[in-house]
Amino acid sequence: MNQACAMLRLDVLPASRLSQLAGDERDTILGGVCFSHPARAVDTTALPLLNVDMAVLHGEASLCEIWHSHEPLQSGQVGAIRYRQGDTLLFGSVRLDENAAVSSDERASPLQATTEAAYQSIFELLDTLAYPSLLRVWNYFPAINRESHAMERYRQFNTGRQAAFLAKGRAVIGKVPAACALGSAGGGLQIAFLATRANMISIENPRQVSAYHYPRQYGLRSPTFARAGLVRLGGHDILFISGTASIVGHQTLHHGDVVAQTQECLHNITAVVAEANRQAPGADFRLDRLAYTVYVRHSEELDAVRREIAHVIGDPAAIVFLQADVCRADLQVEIEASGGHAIGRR
Ligand code: 3EB
Repeated sequence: MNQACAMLRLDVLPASRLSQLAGDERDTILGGVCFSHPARAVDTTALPLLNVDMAVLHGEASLCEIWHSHEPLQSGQVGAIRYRQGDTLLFGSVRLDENAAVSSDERASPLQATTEAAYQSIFELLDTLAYPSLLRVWNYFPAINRESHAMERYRQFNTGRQAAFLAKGRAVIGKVPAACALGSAGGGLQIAFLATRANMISIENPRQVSAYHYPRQYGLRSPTFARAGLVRLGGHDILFISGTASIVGHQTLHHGDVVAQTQECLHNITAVVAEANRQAPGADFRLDRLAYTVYVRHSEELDAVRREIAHVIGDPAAIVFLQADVCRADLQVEIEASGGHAIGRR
């Protein structure tokens, strides 16, 4: 535990412990994501929890990243979206089969149309319940690097996501959420999100071209995310660092060298943390106090990735290792992090 804010706490715990939580421990749950392969059916009734089909590579076979808040919370559901809300924060989750949506654009692939529909309904919910700032989004869908409809599926996703932002009058550059987008082993399109009534600041990485300004070689519709999102809650600055890869400028570096890719990810995270500390001078974010999620494409490369992270960061506040496809075929590892909130390790 650290001495951070009670309005938001991240607990990393095995799925078996989650189902045993007593009522009062359950009441403070905002929502979260459980990972295992195959996906294990954690009871998600009345809570916005995703069960993502993704192998946990270290420790328990099934791990959950659960966000808690000490605000009084209420649950709700609109269409396929389940959510929990307090005065300041709303956590939501949605799972859709890829053929769930019909697009007005008949050239849109099913994944593109479903992504657009999912984001449109998220924005409608946030508009209705008055949580204007979408702070952090977690995106999972199968076969992220596979080509169909003459387009890589990650690019289909980007096209649908950007179209929804535009359709709902949201910015697609500048003030955009922190995010990650990973390939799951199945389960359709799954999206979790954290929104707030507080103001958020989007942070970019001076070492990287903003993803929303990537050149057209990475797809006609750019990814709509910021390198990090910063928010002040209950007098504490809280930082969400997006999935961070071995990209400098807009190019992938260290093709085929997972150790060098890991080092580059950590350079990028260091740069984002420095940028966050510049924009929130009192915050003092430090690498070893963050909670990390690490996505490794090839599970046999786990040890090399783990060793490199331990070498640079030591023993961070929390760390989860997962096997997942990353959104460029030449990327072998991606690392996301958050800090400034309380962190519980069970
Ligand atoms: C990158 O920097 C690596 O599409 O939401 C990282 C974080 C990546 C989020 C997203 C993609 C996304 O471009 C990929």
